[in-house]
Amino acid sequence: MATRGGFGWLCVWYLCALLDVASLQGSGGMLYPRETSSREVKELTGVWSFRADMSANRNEGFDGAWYKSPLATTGPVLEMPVPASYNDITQDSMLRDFIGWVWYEREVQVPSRWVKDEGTRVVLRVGSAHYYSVVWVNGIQVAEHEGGHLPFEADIGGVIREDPTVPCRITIAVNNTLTLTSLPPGTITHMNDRTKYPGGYFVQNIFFDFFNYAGIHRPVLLYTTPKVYVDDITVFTDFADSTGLVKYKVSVKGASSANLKVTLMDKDGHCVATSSGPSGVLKVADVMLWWPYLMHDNPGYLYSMEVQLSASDGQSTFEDVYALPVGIRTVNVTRTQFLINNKPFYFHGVNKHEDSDIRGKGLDWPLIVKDFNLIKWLGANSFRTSHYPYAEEIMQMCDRHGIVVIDECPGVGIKDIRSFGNASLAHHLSVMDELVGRDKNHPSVVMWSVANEPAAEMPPADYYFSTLIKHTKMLDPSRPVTFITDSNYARDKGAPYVDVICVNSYFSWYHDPGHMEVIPIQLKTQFENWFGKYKKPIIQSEYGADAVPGLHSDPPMMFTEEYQKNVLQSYHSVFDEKRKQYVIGELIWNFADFMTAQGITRVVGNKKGIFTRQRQPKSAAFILRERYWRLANATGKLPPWTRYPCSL
Ligand code: BDP
Repeated sequence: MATRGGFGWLCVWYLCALLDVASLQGSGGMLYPRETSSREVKELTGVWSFRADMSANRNEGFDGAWYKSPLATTGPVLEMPVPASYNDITQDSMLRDFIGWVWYEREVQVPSRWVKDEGTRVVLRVGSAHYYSVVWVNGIQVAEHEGGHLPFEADIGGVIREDPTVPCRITIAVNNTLTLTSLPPGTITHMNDRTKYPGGYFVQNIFFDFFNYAGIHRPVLLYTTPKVYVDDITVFTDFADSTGLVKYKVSVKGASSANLKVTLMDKDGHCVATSSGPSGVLKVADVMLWWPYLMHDNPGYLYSMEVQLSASDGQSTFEDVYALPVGIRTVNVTRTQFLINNKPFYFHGVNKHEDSDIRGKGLDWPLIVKDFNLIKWLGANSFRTSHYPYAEEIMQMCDRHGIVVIDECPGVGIKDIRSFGNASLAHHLSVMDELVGRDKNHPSVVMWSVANEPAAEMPPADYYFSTLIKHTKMLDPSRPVTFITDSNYARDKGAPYVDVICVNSYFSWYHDPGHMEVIPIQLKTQFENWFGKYKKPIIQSEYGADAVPGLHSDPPMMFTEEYQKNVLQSYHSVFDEKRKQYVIGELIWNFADFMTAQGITRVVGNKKGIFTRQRQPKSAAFILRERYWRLANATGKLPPWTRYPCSL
């Protein structure tokens, strides 16, 4: 990507022409379900019936067709909240560590007007389920989806209209088994030594460092659209001087032609631009750009792009309305800088996990809002969705609050050479299609990350990553692409194709444990090697140390709060030197403590959080807070009300 400072109209139009917005579109639309004058939403959040298939081959549910009749008629059921991981809900360790199919079911009263009106589409949408899902409505299969972290849906109007007198029974079977071709990959080992293990004993091996939570993690809902409807919208934004440009494309389903009216409203509801037709450019005079938090006194400015459709199938007329939040901003990368709206942006942020007590990876509003409050308290301006796409609701919060996102796919733990084969690559490509399709319109998303710490030194990695990265750039030419490597410099296959080098390193932790004095020299060597070879800007995408809250020692020892604090400070002095050259960001590992598999290096989870899992600060949080606000003061434009120290 090239720097674009001082571009005039000519260049803007040239760029717009180069960037065919159509290429940002995935196979089908996955617009976030919103209520509008033509669409209704019914959330199916609450308690569902649940059963884990504990049979030896985990196939009893399919053999006994559990989807054909109410789940309670085929055996005992538990009450299970949706959304939530099922693992930590009961006292049963067998369920916490369960591998295989689990079955969810609930009945829904569908509003009769939805059923009666043949001109209404009724869509069932699952925000995410880990990892392989099959969905039935009244015993009829309506959807099948591979992969967690991303939504999928099915039009169920036909099924519920078959017999409007029966309530709508939704059954969802979810299998959390990870294989060599799933994302993340995993393997199953059957323990056949009867002197050591009971019959049929098997374990799931994973190559990543977070608990393999499973279940229905995000809201399940029903929503309606008219039969002719807005299926997808893609926007690409730019600006020249004080004029904003929103190049858009709308795809319509259900009719070969439709009349479209597109209106862009500002925050106060005033119309600032209009257009008609399935594609076009909205020009916004005196544009309010979308700026990151702490970079501007009015961050996260969003317009609302209202698309109104009307179409006729000869007998009836259909009208649909969809409102998409739009932030107008640009992103560019030079050899040494990351530019947002042509201004240098320095990432001072965090890596997160979707993880909390009891809920596991289940979407939880109090937690989401608390985390945003902590991010802002910390003075962080960004995070990376390590190691998988986060909930759409979180991405929307980022848009509104101006929190910049590096959006990562679940390509974590690709360590086995058999996971570099064609089937794995094909799945990885389609996950990128789904991710870009879902998140392409979020102004907060400034970069795609296709993988975390793959075994990129393996011979097939070059083909795998060149294909993956080229594909991602083809899907979205408007954003840079990266993959996250580690301090093992041999793992640089793929680096030639990325726009930004992201490096994770754990000096004085996994290497030279206890020797903080080596951090400055090793970190400098790391930066100089990568920049020397690739001449691309670098983000320190992970660094940190475990600290058990309340454990202290001076001089510092590993696992104490003092050690974590000192590790951070040793990194910071090198960052301060290199950020004047080509280091464009630092993301702490991790925002909060999180659960992992049990093992001899983890004491009830990973303790590298600067906050505990319950979101209380460790000493390191205060070090980081001071630093981030200092960086914000130095690199951003802070309005008086945000100047540190302040209470947010
Ligand atoms: C990094 C991984 C991250 C781990 C972290 C750690 O990217 O997922 O949790 O190490 O070990 O290499 O704490």
